[in-house]
Amino acid sequence: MKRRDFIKTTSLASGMMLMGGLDTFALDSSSPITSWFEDSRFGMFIHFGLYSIPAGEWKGKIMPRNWYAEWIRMQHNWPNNPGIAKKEYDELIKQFNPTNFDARQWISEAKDAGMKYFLITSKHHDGFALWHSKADDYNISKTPFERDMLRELVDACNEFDMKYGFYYSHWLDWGHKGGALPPWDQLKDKQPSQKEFDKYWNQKCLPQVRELASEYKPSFFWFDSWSEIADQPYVTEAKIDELISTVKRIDKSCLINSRIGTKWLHSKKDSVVDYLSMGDNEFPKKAISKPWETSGTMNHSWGFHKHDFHWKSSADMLRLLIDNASRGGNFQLNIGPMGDGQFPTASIKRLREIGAWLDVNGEAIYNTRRAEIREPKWGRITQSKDGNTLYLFVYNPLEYDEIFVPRFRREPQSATILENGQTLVARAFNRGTYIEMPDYGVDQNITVIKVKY
Ligand code: FHN
Repeated sequence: MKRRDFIKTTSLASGMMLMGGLDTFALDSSSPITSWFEDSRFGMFIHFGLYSIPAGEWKGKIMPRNWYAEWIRMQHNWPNNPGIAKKEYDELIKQFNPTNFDARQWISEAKDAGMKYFLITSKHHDGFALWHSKADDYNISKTPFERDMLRELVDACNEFDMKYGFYYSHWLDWGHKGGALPPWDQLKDKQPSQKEFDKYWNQKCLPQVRELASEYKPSFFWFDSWSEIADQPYVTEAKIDELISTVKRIDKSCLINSRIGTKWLHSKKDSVVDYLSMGDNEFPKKAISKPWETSGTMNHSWGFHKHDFHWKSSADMLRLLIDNASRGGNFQLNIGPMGDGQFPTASIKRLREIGAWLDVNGEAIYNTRRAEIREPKWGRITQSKDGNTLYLFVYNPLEYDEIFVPRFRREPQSATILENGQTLVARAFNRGTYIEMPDYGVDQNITVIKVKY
């Protein structure tokens, strides 16, 4: 028997007596430079580099700690004497030749998956750059692959009309004497001096970010740090301001994220960045008014890890996307390509399943904003920017005879299932809208209903 589920009328219904049909109002809080980001909602994050070759295993030993394959340089032999000697790690440079890399294939997979922007680790913590950097020789031109991978990806993004951005590790850089090491006790005697870090900052970090911003013209940067940065002496507020102004002087519309200085996350200081980045796979349970995103993995590791089989289902990842969109946020879903440049089969399968669902239901995600309605128990709600359309995502739909949407007093014009156009019976009552649910389920166990007012 289906459980009847009524949502208590929210207290807002008695409070907010707005004129007109919708008690809600158009919610386009975007600034001119972030509206494309908020409209996009869904992007591809790529972790690829030298670390993609060992893929989580070094000399037959699976890396310990958090199984982030891109950390193998520092996590091998953790915790006693962590790290692989640079000379030994740099043997990977001679092996780096992703013969199956095809920029157009990567970007078309992203596009077919319904992703509206592309983000790649231009330089991760190991300090190795995926472009022909003039600022530092530790880059892809020194490998058998030789080609400028970022340039090929930028060309493919432009061909496929895909916005793109660069992840850049501004704090940790294990390829430069002055770059910071992981803030671990075991390494405190090996950390660079402030003078050495300043040299890294002025001779590698700022010049490389300048190169990327001026020669590759990204729409956004994704700088990476996290809680410990509050306790480290290197990336000071002055340096963060300097890095922000370095980018903004070249392109003031290029977006910058809050993980440039994590202690600013959700704090008063977040006014100096354009969007908030949550922690890894952190999906907030409430709406956030400033543009924001969660970066998440399809399995566990960001870089390809040959022993990481903890793949999430497409249905689960779709709910993460819907949850974030209904709370005003984006979802940047990560792929860790294998050392030869191909996406793992398990990733491709999930990308295509998600893309098929978005082909039919994307209207309820893209160009929407969070609805100023208390989150219902039956699922999630987004609304059109003009406030005249609601999109209802009913999770586990077969459990409900009808659902209640609070805070609407005028009769809806129509209520239809996006997947098949079926018109549902909807009636205004008790300062809300009751919608009778069909007695069948739809794809991915999520019924999406478009309600026009
Ligand atoms: O240490 C990195 C990690 O390798 C990965 O790049 C993630 C992505 O959000 N950021 C840092 C850990 O939070």
